Amino acid sequence: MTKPDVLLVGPYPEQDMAVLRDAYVLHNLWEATDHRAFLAERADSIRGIATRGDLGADSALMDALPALEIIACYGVGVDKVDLEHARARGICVTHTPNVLTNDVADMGLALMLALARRIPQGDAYVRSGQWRKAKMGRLTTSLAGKTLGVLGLGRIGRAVSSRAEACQMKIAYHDLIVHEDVDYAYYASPHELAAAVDVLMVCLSGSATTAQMVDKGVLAALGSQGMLINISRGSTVDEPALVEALQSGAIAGAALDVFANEPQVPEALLTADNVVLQPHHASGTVETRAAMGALVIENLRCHFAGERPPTPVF
Ligand code: 8YV
Repeated sequence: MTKPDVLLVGPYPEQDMAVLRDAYVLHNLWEATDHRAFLAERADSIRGIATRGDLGADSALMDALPALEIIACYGVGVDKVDLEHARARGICVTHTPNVLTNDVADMGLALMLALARRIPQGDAYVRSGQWRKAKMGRLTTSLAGKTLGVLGLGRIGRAVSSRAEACQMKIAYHDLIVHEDVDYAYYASPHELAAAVDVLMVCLSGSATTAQMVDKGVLAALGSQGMLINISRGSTVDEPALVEALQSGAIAGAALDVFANEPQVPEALLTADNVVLQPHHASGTVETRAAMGALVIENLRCHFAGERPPTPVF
């Protein structure tokens, strides 16, 4: 059987590349100097795209490939894939939900603890030798008894909630729907949720609907003791408004795994003391990345075998 041609938009871990190389004629887009010419030469043969959440696939890429049948995304968030265009063209889009839920939720919890308990600052304090000179370190903030506001109660929002419950936090949430199977307090808007909680954790998926959902008003409602955690997409937060809120003391602090224009991070965040930063690495464990790669490979395999892929977006 002839191997289907698949375009790889950016590199995957070597273990996945090896499997893909075995099953497909791979075309590595990121190695091409002239993308347009590269795609034109292969336009009629490429039937699949393997991409990543950070790279996506826009309408121009799809239109350069008339034989395209499937876009398999390494990541749960498909905000960088033009879904409407894919749907209109009848192109199947798959992603990697479930397998990363625990690690992303762990990152949410870790960031919340790191921010409230000033873990990075404590680490620096010990390393710098200051501890040996001072009598007592600066006190931090307790989480037990506080309320976590979960913005977006999907798979990851729920996994974060159960972890926070183990820390004896109360849970409140805002979502497009009221979830009848949980007894968490529901708030009808992000603003009302922010006003009611101590920590606001953004667990939304990135989309036009969620863009800038955490705006100046939501940050003001969170208040001067409030903390913001973002493990979703940078697009969900008005980043300049966040910087201003951190500088003015409108909120107490923020812990961020995602940014508006990755890998660019505003200078003001890099130098702020009330901020904890991560390089969009919530799913970045050996175990989860292996599971994500395996799921991309299985989605492609099923599609080309004429079976329904296990995790289609639609
Ligand atoms: C990945 C992610 O870092 O799954 C997602 O939506 O943002 C992350 O797991 C990303 O997709 C890798 O490119």
